[in-house]
Amino acid sequence: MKFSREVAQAFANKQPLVALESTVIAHGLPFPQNIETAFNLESIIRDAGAVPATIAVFDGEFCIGLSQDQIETLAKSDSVRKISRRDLSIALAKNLTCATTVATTSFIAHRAGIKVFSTGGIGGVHRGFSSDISADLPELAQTPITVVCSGAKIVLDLPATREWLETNGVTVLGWKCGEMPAFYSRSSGLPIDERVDSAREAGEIIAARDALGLSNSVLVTVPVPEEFEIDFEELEEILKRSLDFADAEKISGKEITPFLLGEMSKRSGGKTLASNIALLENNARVAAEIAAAIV
Ligand code: PSU
Ligand code: MN
Repeated sequence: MKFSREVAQAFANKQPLVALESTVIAHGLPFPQNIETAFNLESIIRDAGAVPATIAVFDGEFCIGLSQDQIETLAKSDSVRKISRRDLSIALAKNLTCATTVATTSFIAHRAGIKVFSTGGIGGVHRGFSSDISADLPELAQTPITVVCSGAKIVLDLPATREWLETNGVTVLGWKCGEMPAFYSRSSGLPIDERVDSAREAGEIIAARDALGLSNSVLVTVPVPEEFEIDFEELEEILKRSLDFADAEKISGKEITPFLLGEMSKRSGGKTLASNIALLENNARVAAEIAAAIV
């Protein structure tokens, strides 16, 4: 593991840290919004009094805290591999440069000693083909970290994803909300396990998880800011067409999530992209607040 100077200092000074993933930079958002967002998320976390730790793998080294050059490489290069748990050993042995998903960012952040991780939406059970289950889910069940997100990405089977989390003991909190957010939409009709109205309240539940020695992560699910919400009815048509197109183009495996996000953005005239960026920024703010409450 290689720590940036800023992150190493934060550990030495016992400052709150927030981990950020790199797949959203390399594969989740288009250029140049990806690079702007990567830097913005880091600034938001600093402004909120915490220290950002963007995570990626460079030449087989697990990097915690990236330089501007490294972020640019992730944003511009087409050859950065998206890695999940199964790829970690390959990345290390073959000195690869890779972007980390929710699964691998959680894996590395937890082992580095970072307690809070902020992202957009987690992976989950895919629609229609329910044997495609993101490796994010089992990782969340076995990694005691806190993940701030807006639920699972809307392209997924949200009820099935919700059931999976319940079965496997992942705690789902609603940040000032009474149901699980649905990424671009504030509501899903799906339950949360408990509502929290402050970082302190979330922190108490996280501390209790640790006191019990439980291995599960705690998801703090935060609804997209109202002005960026996309009505589900409106989105459904775009999503259906994107799913059909992915099917026709025979897109599968790790390509499917980035493909669908890109298609929806094109078909919505950039509306889903603006919503995605808004929720990422908002989640970073909430994560910094929670990180400060649990140091
Ligand atoms: N959230 C976003 N954009 C993304 C992702 C999440 O707003 O690009 C990424 C995350 O890195 C997540 C991954 O871990 O998509 C899930 O991919 P898969 O379904 O192939 O496991
Ligand atoms: Mn998959």
